[in-house]
This record gives sequence, structure tokens and C-alpha cells, in this order.
Amino acid sequence: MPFPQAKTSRRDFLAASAGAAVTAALPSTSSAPPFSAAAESAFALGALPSKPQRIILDTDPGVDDALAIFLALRSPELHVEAVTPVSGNVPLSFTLPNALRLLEIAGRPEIPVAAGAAVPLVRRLVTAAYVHGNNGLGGVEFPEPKIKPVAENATDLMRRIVRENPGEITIVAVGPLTNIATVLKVDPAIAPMIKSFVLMGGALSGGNITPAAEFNFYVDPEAARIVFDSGVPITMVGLDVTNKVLLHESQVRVLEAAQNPVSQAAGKIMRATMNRIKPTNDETVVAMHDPLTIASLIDPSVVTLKDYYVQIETTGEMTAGMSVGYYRSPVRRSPPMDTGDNSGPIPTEEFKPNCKVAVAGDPDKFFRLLLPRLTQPA
Ligand SMILES: [Ca+2]
Repeated sequence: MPFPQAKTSRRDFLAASAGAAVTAALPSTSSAPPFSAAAESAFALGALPSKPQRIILDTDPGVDDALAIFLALRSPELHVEAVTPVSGNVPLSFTLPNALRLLEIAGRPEIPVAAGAAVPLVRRLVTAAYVHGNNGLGGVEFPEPKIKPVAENATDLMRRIVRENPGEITIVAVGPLTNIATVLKVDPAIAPMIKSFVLMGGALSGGNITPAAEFNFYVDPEAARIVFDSGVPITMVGLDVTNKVLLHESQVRVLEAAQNPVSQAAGKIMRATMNRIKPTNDETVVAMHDPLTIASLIDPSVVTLKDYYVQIETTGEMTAGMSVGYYRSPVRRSPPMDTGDNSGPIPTEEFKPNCKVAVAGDPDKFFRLLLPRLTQPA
């Protein structure tokens, strides 16, 4: 996919303005569900429970984070053990209270929220307030949250939950990976105890904040590198699919029409976002980066996964945070500089997949899952 921001503004971080991506998201009549309408309806409403997956949700709310959090909290297939905000779309001073607000709106004040990293590991913080509004929720003012963060910080809380439940906890990260990398740096022995990482981030087909990099990996490339080197099983849901799963005006109206606090809040946030990212042509749409990532846990068939060896560029002057995906050997590194003594081999690495990358998505199925869950009465 070509770099979508080449002729437009950085606001396209969330909005693909036109063309093939929009067409891909339009309702299709050809994708018949593999089960009956009744079963599908029951599934959309979360009525087919199995043992819930236990997740920690690491997030930088963030307008699409807000929908992702709501979807996770309204899905019986998931048990949210904790929410760990991090700086990203906006600074931690907003993402932390936003996470608390969103839990309060969803009526889930019992879920612990622990403050994460305020800045990336080694770089200055870059935010995306131009998309998410200065407050991270599209500029929509919600009341100050009554619930408070727990005393532990995100690193300590994640370590404790994982160590108390080895092999049980999936860490779902839909923001920059600073918190998770910090856990792995502070406690390297914890990696085999983490069931998996499910990440919204990266792209194998061009970025959105630079031509090379997706925003979350761009903000903290060194953190992403640590995560991809960790040996923990990774699922990467990146721009290759999320840029094709687009919320349209008609779907915002569905959210606005439902009279429950979650749907009302989601509708307000998405309405404000659409007004913010008004395109100059065609229909305004909002890419469902983070909600699609959550949906892939609930119904793996909303995405198609393929094995890759993914590595993160950290040294490039123009390409930091780029995710480079190899699907076969050889895994070649860049040629070394000519030093006059060129007796060594050109560097290569073993091809060993470290990641499942989402290479295709099913927007229709995603929205059939998302909208009923957000609009149904609490
Ligand atoms: Ca996010």
C-alpha cells in the first residue's frame, strides 16, 4: 500500500480519506457468515462464553483506544485484569485519567488502573493530539473520574499479575510499548511466563507517522525492539489491516442512537473525531486500529495471520520504528561499511518466525461484533 499521507496531512493517521481503503470497508453481501443468523447474533452479543482470556490492556487513550476499552469490557470472552496507561497519543497526564474515566463510564471501577511511563525509553515524546484532541478523547469533556489509580505503577502491577499467574496472561498493547519493554528490562526472567503479546502497531506496507513507521512503534522504537526480541509469542495487528477497517458516519449514528452510557460516550468521541479530521473530499472515516486488535482476541477470524520474522529499525535517520517483516530466509542485514578489511561475511540471521502478522481483515465481521456489544443495554 502506498504511503497514504503523501498528498494529505498527518491527520490521516486515523483517517484514510478515500479510494480503495474506503471501498474495502463498505458492506459486502458476498461474505456469508459460516453460522446461522441466530448464532451470529448471539455471538455478537457475547452469549457464547468459553473460559475467558485473561488480559492486561496497555493503552494510550486515545479515541480508538476508548472504543477498544469499551469492547474489551463488554466482551465476556475477555477478563481484563488491569489497565495500564502509557504516554502516546497524548501524554500520560491525560491517558491516565482518560482510562479511569472510560472504566467509570463502563461501570467497571473495580479494574485496577496503574500509571505507566510518561516518556519513551530514550527518546522525546511525540504525540498525536492533532488526531485525538488535546485531551485524547477528541476534545469531548467528560467529568473528572472519581476512581483513582492503584498505588503500584504499571511495571510493578504487570509483573505481579504475570508472576502470580504464569502462562495465563496475555498483554494486549495498543499504544507505544514503553511499559512492556520496561517490564522485560526490569525482570528479564518474566518473558516465559507471559502467554503472549497482542500488539496494535507496525506495518509491513508503509507507515502513518512517517513513510516507514506506524505511530506506536515510531514513538518508542527501542521499546518495540525489546518486545520483538523477547521470545514471547507475538501477534501484530498493524496498519496493513487496520487502515482497511473504517468507521463510517452511519455507524457513528448507530452509536449515538443507543441510550446507554458506553454507546453515548463512544458516539460523542467518534463524532468529535470525525469533525476534527474532516477530509477535503469523500467521506470521513476513522480507522479502527485498537478495536480491531481487541476483536481479534474475541473472534480470531476477523483477521488472517501469517508467520513472519519481524525486526524493528532503531538506527535509521528517517526510518526509526519501521517494522521489517521477513516471511522466508535469508534474513539479510544492511551491508556493513567498507573498512578495507572485508574478510567477514555479509551479515544474515536465521529465519525463525517471531510473530504472527495480520495480513487481511474482515471489516463486516468486525462491525457485526463491535456495534451490538457497544449499543446493547448494560
Ligand atoms: Ca492506542
